[in-house]
Amino acid sequence: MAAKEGYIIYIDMDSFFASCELLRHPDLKEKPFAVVTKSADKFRGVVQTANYSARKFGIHSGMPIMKALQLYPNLYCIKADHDYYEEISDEISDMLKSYGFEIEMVSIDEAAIDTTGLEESKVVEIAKDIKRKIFEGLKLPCTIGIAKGKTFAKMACDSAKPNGFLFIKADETLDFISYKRVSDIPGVGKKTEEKLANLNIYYIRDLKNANVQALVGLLGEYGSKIYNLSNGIDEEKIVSDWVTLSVGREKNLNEDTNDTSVIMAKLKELSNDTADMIKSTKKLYKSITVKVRYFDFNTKIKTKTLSYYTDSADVLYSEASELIKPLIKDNIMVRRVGVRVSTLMDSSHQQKLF
Ligand code: TTP
Ligand code: MG
Repeated sequence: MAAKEGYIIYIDMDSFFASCELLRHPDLKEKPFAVVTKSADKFRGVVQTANYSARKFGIHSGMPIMKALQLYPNLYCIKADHDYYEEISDEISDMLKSYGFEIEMVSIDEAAIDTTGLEESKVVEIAKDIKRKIFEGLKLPCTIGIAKGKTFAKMACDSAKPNGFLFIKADETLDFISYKRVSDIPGVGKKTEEKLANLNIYYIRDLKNANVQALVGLLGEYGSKIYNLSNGIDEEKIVSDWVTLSVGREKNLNEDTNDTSVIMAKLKELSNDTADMIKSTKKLYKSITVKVRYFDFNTKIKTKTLSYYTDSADVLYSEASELIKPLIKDNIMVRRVGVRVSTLMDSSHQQKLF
């Protein structure tokens, strides 16, 4: 991995489906419960995830419901509601994308953010801000791992679960991985673990001392990949479908409303947050977009392009409030509002121009 490449912030929600259910079933807090496959009955269904209280009894994802009930007969089972989890996942990804970095949504509850170009202290500050926003804004717990390389960041995240935060400095990577088991490498399953055990390789430090040709003979290309990992070389790239073309924030209102003053207050908060992000990434914007999602999920957006570049929060709020006014209607309740800026330019570039 080239030294110039930055840290990866890896976010994985804790017992995601179960935590989403807890938001609407607060009475289940502390009780062992599981989210189970929607279509199947108790005899054929499986556990999709279990909360951490249920995990203490050995219940885990993929386990048949019948087996889970043997382990804990009073286990409360909730049928999965994927639309609901996807909606929450979208809110998380919108929030993460609003920082303006390259980001990969690895799964419904995992994301990897590439912070290349950012200094170390700022990386940790942003990661803490993300954890706080997920917890305070969405009331959901997550774990964050930070390391140089996507695989190492995920491993940091896995080892800090639940509700954890682990930063592995670049020069601590080898120490961090050497005492981990080979099965702690994402993607190393039971079969690979058994094959490696036949060569007396149990820990990553054993892998580091192994003969790379023997590993390739045993596992093909994958052998050289995990050998490189054991030597601190992580070539896994972020696969980003998101280009830093815009920065913004959006949020649900506390309750659906068409009260202009409530909507404007939220817009002001979002405009300030967006301008903060623009300033922290040293950018200027020229275009402004507002978004309104109504109670029935119907969504409208409006955009305006200024004649100049700026990073002003006041300009953003005053233009956004003009744009949003015609979208607030007497008889339609608003559920969610958003503000976004685009046509971005580096502020250093402007200094060169003037
Ligand atoms: P995971 O992130 O693997 O698990 P988790 O979020 O439930 O728990 P944690 O990260 O704290 O260990 O998966 C995310 C969601 O994906 C999970 O909540 C439910 C779903 N899922 C399945 O439906 N089947 C599975 O086998 C797994 C592993 C997950
Ligand atoms: Mg998770």
